Amino acid sequence: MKVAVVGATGLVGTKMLQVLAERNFPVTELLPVASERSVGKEVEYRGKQYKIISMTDAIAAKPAVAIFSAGGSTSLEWAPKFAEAGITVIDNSSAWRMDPTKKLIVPEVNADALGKEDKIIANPNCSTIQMVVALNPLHKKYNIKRIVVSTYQSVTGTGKKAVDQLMGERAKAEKGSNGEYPMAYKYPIDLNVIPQIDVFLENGYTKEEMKMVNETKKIMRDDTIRVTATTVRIPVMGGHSESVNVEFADDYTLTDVRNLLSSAPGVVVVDEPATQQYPMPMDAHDRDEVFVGRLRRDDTQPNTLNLWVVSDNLRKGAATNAVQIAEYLVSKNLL
Ligand code: 2RA
Repeated sequence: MKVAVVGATGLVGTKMLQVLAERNFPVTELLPVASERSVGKEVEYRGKQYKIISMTDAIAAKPAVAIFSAGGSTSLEWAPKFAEAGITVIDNSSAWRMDPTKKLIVPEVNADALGKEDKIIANPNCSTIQMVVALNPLHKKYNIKRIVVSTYQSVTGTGKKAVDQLMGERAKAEKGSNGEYPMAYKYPIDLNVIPQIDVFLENGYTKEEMKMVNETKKIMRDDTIRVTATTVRIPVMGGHSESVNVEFADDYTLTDVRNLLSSAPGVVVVDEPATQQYPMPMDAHDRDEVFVGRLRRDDTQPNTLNLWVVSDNLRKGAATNAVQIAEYLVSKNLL
């Protein structure tokens, strides 16, 4: 099948190519697409070089599916043009996520909502994806009332510029290098923690925080779930971590929670306090699963659980989730 990857040169686009190859997605022809200034440059896929083409040429080539990771404004402009040409778009930006006419999909949770009519499908925000993969099996059994989440997010979520800032600051601190590096953030990120991800909104929360609130309800198809979030950037590259406090309507046992999570699709439980085993971004890096640990009862109120959730934000939080959506469409003959 012909597959277009739009935004093929970015951090997520590069990961898309890697994940498509690793998962043996049935690509018969790859169409890497990027901005006009990248047209003609090359990207590597399965050991071969492919020339970047323009949006217009990609539409003319009529791929079955186009996986977009090129930012919200590009997506708003171009996704409908691909869709009109009969191409199914899986979009990694926030452009369509809360549009009531578009599906917001995490395959482990709500792929069954997809039909042939869905021509623009939204891939959720990375920090939301890993949380709902871990919480959905528990919601089905105990009914979530409220979630309090604090995140510890990798600089890779911001993009290459932030990786360059962190590594530039490191080099300067360790080797006294005077090399120039860009500032992706207003403040240094090495040896620091920045309690702001994306812009502030009028309610005092950031856009990232409100994504976690709104997207969670949409993916889990339950508007009654109350979510409050604090999202924080930390000097880490392997993945996002989340401290999650969740209150259920019904009571649980820790053994039951552990069993449910151990058999949940896409979840790996790493929870052995006696031997200091718990999920960490350095272990989650380059893995597709969501890692869950530090499972313990919150004794301050009934039916409440604390857990720690870690995942590679460029993989399950972006590329892997998008490719899994494409795999689902293929398996159900929806393309
Ligand atoms: C971040 N959630 O980590 C964003 C990326 N989509 O900044």
